Amino acid sequence: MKLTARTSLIKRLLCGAGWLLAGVAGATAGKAAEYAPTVELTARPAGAAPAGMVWIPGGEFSMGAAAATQEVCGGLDTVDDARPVHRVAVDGFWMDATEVTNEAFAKFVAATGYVTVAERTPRAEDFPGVPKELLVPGGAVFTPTDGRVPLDNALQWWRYVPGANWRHPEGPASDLRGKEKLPVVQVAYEDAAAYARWAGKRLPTEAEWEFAARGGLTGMNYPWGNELKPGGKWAANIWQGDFPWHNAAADGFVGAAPVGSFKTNGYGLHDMAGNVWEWCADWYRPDEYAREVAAVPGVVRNPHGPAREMSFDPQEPGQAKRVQRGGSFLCTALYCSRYVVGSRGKGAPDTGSNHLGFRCVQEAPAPGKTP
Ligand SMILES: [Ca+2]
Repeated sequence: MKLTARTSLIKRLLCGAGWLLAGVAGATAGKAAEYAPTVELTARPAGAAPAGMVWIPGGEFSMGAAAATQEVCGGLDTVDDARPVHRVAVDGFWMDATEVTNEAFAKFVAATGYVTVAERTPRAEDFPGVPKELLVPGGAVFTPTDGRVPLDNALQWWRYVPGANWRHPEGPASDLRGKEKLPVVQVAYEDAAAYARWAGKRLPTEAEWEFAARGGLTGMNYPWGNELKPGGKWAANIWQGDFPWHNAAADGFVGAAPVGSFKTNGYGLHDMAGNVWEWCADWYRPDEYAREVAAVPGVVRNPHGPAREMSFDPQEPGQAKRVQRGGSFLCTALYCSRYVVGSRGKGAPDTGSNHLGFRCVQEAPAPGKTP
């Protein structure tokens, strides 16, 4: 039975269908030679920053993941889709310092009456062959296994939960009490884009997101540097312990953390690694960087990814996907170290889960011009 879209959504969670069978602690240091220094633009718009946003200066940087590592899900050299490291320039922009919170999303919903994808009953015509009784609103929820399992089938720890949506991130029995400052989750791409439009913002391109995440550093593994635990302290909300059954929560958080629980990177951004995945505006394909390099001599300027009809995921042909970045509280060196800053993720636009959120950016008027 072909179970499309949200019924097959669990296949699309966590790094697609690449599986790591042998983990190695610690990430492989980037091959420094592949990276040229980040060169920031110096112009900055006049006036105060929009509330909750920080200025990302833009400039030129080396985009991509250099090292073949066994730690990124899929096994050896699964950062292939983040190669080659290549030179990219982006304009400056404002960016939300944190992921969008439940509190902020609630204001949007209260102001607009917006109903998210996970709250809508799936339409029979979008799900041919699926029995009517299965066409119920809901979302994907991570559920730890009882014990150690082979990491070859994400269906062991993901389930489709009727009634799971942004108001009930883990299902009908869960709610948002005390979670006002947690990132909103269970949002599909169009939900995130609708919020952004309402806020007078937009979703970041993948290049903007990576430039921002690197925080002015050059070719580092993480937004803060090359050490996973600088000074012996966890710098992001990821998974410690044995995935997917024993969450040691050594960083203090089993699930998503209130935004801003960890230090900022060089640009004042929190949680650009871990916590929740973040939607980017680009459509995904694994060879996009190679295509851009082939098409553009020298520096690639303000790339925005392939057209929708060019989107391709070899792990799920026929399903167009959007880029996701940053990894989540479920990422671990043993399974999915997508908190490595140059690495990429992807997901079907209609598919939310309880470890996927977003943040927005806003374009600035050119320096010297009035808005
Ligand atoms: Ca954690």
